[in-house]
Amino acid sequence: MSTDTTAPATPSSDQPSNSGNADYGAKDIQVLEGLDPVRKRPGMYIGSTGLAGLHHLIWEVVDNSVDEAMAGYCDRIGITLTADGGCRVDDNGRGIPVDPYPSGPHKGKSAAEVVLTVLHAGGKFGGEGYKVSGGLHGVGVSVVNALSERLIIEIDREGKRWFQEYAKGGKPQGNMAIVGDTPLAAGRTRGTSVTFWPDPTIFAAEGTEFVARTVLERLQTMAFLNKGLEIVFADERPEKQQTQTFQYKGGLVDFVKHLNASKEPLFSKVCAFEDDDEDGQMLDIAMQWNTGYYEGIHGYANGISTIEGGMHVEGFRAALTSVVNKYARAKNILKEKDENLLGEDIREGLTAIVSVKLREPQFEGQTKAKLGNVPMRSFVQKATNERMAEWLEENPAEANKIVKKGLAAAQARVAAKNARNAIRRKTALSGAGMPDKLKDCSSKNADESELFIVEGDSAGGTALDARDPRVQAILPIRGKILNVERARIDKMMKNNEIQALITAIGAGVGDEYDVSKARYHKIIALCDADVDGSHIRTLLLTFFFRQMRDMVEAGYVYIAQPPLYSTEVGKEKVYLKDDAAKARFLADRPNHKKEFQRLKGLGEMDWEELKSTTMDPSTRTLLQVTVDEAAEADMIMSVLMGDDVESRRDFITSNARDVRNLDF
Ligand code: 0RA
Repeated sequence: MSTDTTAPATPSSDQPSNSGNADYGAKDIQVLEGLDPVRKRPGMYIGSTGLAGLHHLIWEVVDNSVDEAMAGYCDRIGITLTADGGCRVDDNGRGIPVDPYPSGPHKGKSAAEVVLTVLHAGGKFGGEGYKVSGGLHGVGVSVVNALSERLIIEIDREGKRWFQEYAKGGKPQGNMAIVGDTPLAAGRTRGTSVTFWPDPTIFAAEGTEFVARTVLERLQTMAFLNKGLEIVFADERPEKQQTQTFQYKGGLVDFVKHLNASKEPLFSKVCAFEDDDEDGQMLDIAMQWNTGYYEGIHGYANGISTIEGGMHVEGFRAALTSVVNKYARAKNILKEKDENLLGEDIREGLTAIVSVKLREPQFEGQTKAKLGNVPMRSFVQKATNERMAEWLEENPAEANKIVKKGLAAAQARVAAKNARNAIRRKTALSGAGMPDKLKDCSSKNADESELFIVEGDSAGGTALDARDPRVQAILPIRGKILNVERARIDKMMKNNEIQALITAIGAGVGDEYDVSKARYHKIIALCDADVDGSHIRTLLLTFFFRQMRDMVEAGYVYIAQPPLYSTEVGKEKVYLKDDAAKARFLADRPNHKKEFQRLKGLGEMDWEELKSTTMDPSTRTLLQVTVDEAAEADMIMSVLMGDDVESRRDFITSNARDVRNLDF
């Protein structure tokens, strides 16, 4: 899970310029027109112009090389963050074709130039179909060119090195041309290398500095999904130098082991299988159970994480439920009188990867992260049914453990239902049904209503004075809420703080959770800026992630940012959000002599301060919580909140330098 401030598409103000360039001609005008829409509305092509959009540029280029690897022509991809702020992606594939177009609007240009300057260029070169990208991003590398201030492409083919450079906005500086022989580098005789420098005028809001951890996470997933592919990351930026290589001979088997590494596997074996058909559909599935209580089924389509699931995941789930029940009946572990296990019982503690590849994936849903291609359901279902039935027969000890765990989960499910009914009866008795501690807002319109979850009763009192009672509700919670990562749902339901939270939000919980019933469309964690505060924030986010995931995916969950420092300018008090804000403040006012107060808790602020810095929509900044990479978020959640103290310590030590990405 990560936070990303949502940035609107910012129209760029720069106009095509022909000054100082003797080569400027008709060709350039056409190119600028061609890529102009991208610069006008970058958000439409890369999602945002914040950090997420910036990293999209890398994924877009890497996807092309991964396609070349998937086609079987490339086994190594390098990603280098260059010392001067650029990013180079190189591969040892066939090299993008450089031969000139014989006719048509692009006559005379190399195929590679067309790929880099024409939006959605997915044409056929030399009779061979060239799919630009299988990705969700799939917008084409020309978008990267359009949003860069400079881009260099180098292609090695038949012993020659071809070169072309582009200036800001994708403007070619000369033609694609041979500049020499292919440098004899480590056995690489063919390949493509694209180096780009993102345009700071486009990424003005959050800057153009790539975050190594974001890149590494994604590259590691790509390496898991493409068995054997070697992905080499190098950071050459001053103070940040590092190299890391990902290569997994086991592919998805290694992936589930990695995800389960911080948990206790139910057994050491991994059930895995692959399949493909004549329509070019492929599947690659691996699963392993752990002793925990959550399911983590992670779907991918053409290497893109489908966090909202879709047809492939549906097919997998349906098959899993039926095949395990069938097995349990056949072996008489489930007796005649017993009811079938539900899917959720069987999936308790399951970590699975369902990766499919297909032509023309359709991405649907709120965040375009749900696979819509209907034939995928039966394709995955059929293969899973057959292959898992075999696996269960061949591995009776493991199969038995899976069924036993499902039975235990079914018992807990019944117990939880009883606990839920008890809560329902209790709320029915207490009139309106809302927790006593909740100070609700008067609006009944969820779209405009906000729920502040405030740490501690005293801060709750201040927040109460600071709120706009029409649209802002306050729920103070005391101390540390139960750590839901270590408790099964039936135990969790007995916790008072959790009960108050569930009742206040009004959308139920677990399998009865219905995001459309949420009474607020902003649920805001308001915690102190200290260690305890961040612990409580993590606990809250774990709860939302595990029990109300839809709400996180719908973008309803936020983190309030109370300031960390205050100081005085003249007679006026100025608040600064964090160390970066303090540094900016000092850079602007080198002669500032007043002291900085470090604000320890919400309790130290009076209500006017809390209102203007943290709660008033016109002056506050909220962080929206998003799930970019569910598999990784799941793993990090387990590491941070689970039982394994050792891996938690490792994670925190190895990520301590990159704390700004640890802010969930
Ligand atoms: C289509 C045909 C050929 C190469 C590629 C695509 C290609 C594209 C990319 C993008 C990044 N790296 C790439 N490597 C190769 C070549 C066909 C031929 O040589 O016969």
